[in-house]
Amino acid sequence: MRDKLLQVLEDTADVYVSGQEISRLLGISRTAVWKHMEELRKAGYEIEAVPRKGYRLTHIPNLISADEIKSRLHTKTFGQKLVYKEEVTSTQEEAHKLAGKNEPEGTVVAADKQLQGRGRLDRPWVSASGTGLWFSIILRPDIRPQNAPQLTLLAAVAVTEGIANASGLQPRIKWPNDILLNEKKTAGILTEMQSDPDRVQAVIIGIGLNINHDKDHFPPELQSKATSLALENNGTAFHRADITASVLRSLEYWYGTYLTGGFGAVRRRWEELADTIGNHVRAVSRFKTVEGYAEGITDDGVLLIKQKDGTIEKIYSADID
Ligand code: BTX
Repeated sequence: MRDKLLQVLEDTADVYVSGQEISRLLGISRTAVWKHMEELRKAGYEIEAVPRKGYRLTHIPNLISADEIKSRLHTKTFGQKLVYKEEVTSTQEEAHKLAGKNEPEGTVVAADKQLQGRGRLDRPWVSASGTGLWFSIILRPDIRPQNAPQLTLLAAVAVTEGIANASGLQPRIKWPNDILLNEKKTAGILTEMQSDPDRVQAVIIGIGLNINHDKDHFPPELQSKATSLALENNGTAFHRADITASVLRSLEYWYGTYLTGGFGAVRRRWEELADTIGNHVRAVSRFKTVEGYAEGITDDGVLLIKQKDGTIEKIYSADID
């Protein structure tokens, strides 16, 4: 009931809504409305009450809970089993442990803060509290290990659309896993797997969403490279649970499409959303640098770069300039 009341207050945040109207909408007494209102205030919500006008939500606390995410989910399985922690070493670690204990597909571990959030090649992922949302989801696709990179591209499509649907912003993808707004990174995706030689046991997809950061929340060396949804929205914050629930919904949609129809549809959508394709790029890996025209991706998620001499180089893993 508390969540339903919150929904009414959020939907009417621009106007006052009377106690009588709320009691009618929720089918509960005026006393019960008042009781739930007090509970919300104790949880940090600020609700203005003006005689003869009614109530108006003026401040949403910058906290988040499993219930807040779950009450916003429009999914069948993704996130329906959700472990939420205020602080973890890395949600990847937690999700790997749960996957080893046979937790079902769609199980999510989310956190407000990570002490050792990580990106690819064990690079650190800055994951301060009260700003973003850091989560990992367990998938159990019946695929060969070499196809697992397809899921990184699938996740990139899903995160891009999930953010767009919930915020109205229009992120773009940079191969293979950066989600950019205004050419700065606002989300990152890390795909890891537990696998037998020829069959995947579990894929753990870690998603880091920079949502309500100010510039100062990023260390100086990242300030020109990283951004958040709020920074790209004139400083106006988003409800972190809304963004998370929207990303999970689009992740479930694209995963379903992939399992039933294969990688083709994912690939086409990825190419529409990616800025990398059709541009001159420089792919820098530990072993070499390849420069040329980014032609597209293969069905394995490999980037194809056409070099000056016409040869096509396949890029499996690199950072793109
Ligand atoms: P990546 O290797 O593509 O990017 C890592 C690089 O991004 C860092 O070296 C740094 O330059 C930059 N960076 C670090 N933190 C941030 C940030 N918050 N915003 C923008 N840029 C940043 C990307 O790896 C994959 C990130 C996955 C993170 C999720 S969070 C939930 C899960 N748990 C966990 O430990 N990792 C994943």
